[in-house]
Amino acid sequence: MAKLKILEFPHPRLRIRAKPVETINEALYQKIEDMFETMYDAPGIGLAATQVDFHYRLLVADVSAENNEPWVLINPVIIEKEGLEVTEEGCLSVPGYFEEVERAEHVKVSYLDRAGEQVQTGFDGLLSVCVQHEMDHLDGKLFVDYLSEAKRQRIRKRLKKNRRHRSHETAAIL
Ligand code: GNR
Ligand code: NI
Repeated sequence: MAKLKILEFPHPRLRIRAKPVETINEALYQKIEDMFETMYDAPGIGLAATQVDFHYRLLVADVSAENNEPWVLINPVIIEKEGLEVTEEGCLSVPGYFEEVERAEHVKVSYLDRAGEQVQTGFDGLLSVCVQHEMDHLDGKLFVDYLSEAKRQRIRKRLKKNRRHRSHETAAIL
């Protein structure tokens, strides 16, 4: 197991469109394990492969309080959308910022599960929001893209400034 480094906005590799997973093998299972470790440690409720610089269509999620309902979606495609809901979203690649985003309330997704079986699942509530947020990452899209240009620029500038301070702190400790 290994904790992976999460790319942060505005890293250009967060904009890469991920390629379909072609083979589900031991290396992929290792990546899935590492993604869960990274997500639970953060902590977050979802993580897309793009965020850990692995540009394949793979996401993990777990919105349970006990971290015991892990989801793995490989090559996910939304085949139905219904309703609209607004949720305050955050992102591990945009640390410290939370903004309202409107998404479908319910989505039906076709994907390969861990075993490589093609399945369809309907998602509601926070898990629905999370799956849509992660699928956006696989297309190089971030929740800040739904905000105004002015808000996005403000977040980008503040994150850069904060990172500068954080790197000084690290230097002082070492
Ligand atoms: O941990 C996360 N919380 C969250 C809250 C509301 C909407 C979406 C999310 S996903 C986020 C983790 C993350 O950045 N996944 O890409
Ligand atoms: Ni995110």
